Amino acid sequence: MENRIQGKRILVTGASAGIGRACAERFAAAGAHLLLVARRFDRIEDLRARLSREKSVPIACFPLDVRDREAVGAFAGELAGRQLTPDILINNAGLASGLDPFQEGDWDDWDRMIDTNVKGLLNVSRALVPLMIAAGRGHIVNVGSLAGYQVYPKGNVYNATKFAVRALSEGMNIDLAGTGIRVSMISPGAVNTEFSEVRFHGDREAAARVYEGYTPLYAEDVAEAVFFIVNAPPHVNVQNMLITPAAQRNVYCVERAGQA
Ligand code: NDP
Ligand code: 8X3
Repeated sequence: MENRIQGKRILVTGASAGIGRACAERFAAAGAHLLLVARRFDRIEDLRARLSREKSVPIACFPLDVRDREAVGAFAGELAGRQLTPDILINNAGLASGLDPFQEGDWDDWDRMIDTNVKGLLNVSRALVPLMIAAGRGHIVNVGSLAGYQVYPKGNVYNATKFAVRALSEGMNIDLAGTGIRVSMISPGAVNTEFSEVRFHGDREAAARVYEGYTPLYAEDVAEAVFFIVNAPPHVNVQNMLITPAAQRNVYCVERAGQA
């Protein structure tokens, strides 16, 4: 497969864990230049140190909470000032917080999900897209979810945020026509990352149960799919890729060992 990624500048939000970290690793292996963003700066610094040593690619790290619109604006200004406008933006930072019936929903959980998954993605994209338009090229990949297609019990607000990511991906694609910027969305089913531990507020046993009895996706599987999307020839736009474990056909249909 031709490598169209080599030397491209790729910004990954939420690079400190899971899918974002796996994307950083996959793109570094392809010779990309990385801009890594997360709140846990120590983690992305460790990743930077390891990947620069192993892959010898330029990597810069930035501590950033995508919910902080002012900080995101300053970050975009810094990228512009240092001539580090990304060629590719992976809007991956996101989370589920809580799994409760709507009527028992926690306001803080709801704010956290809406502010990160929807407004965070908007903050980063709105700040960076004008720079990418000025550069005349680019590719944005939004990380949606199977949860953006089917609502499941107690998923309520998380589902709503991923439905929003889907609508925004379509909207961005339409509005960016003619700018040279492609917009894609990847929608994974269950991926074994820190996602469920975060959703269950640190309850590791509850998190482990989510992935019991079947082989879930791993972050590396999703990173490979993201690589395929951004490595596609310039005339190709993968608008959406729905990717699930073979054992998961939709949110309700998961073939678990020991279950009829
Ligand atoms: P992880 O919990 O492993 O990673 C989440 C990443 O998001 C971390 O790097 C975290 O970094 C970052 N993040 C969270 N909040 C913020 C914030 N406010 N500002 C900056 N970064 C933030 O989960 P996943 O890798 O699984 O999740 C990545 C994306 O994939 C999410 O959008 C999630 O909704 C989506 N997804 C996950 C699926 C799954 O089953 N795991 C399936 C479908 C979609 P830090 O805490 O250091 O800021
Ligand atoms: C994460 C996958 O099924 O837990 O988006 O909602 S799921």
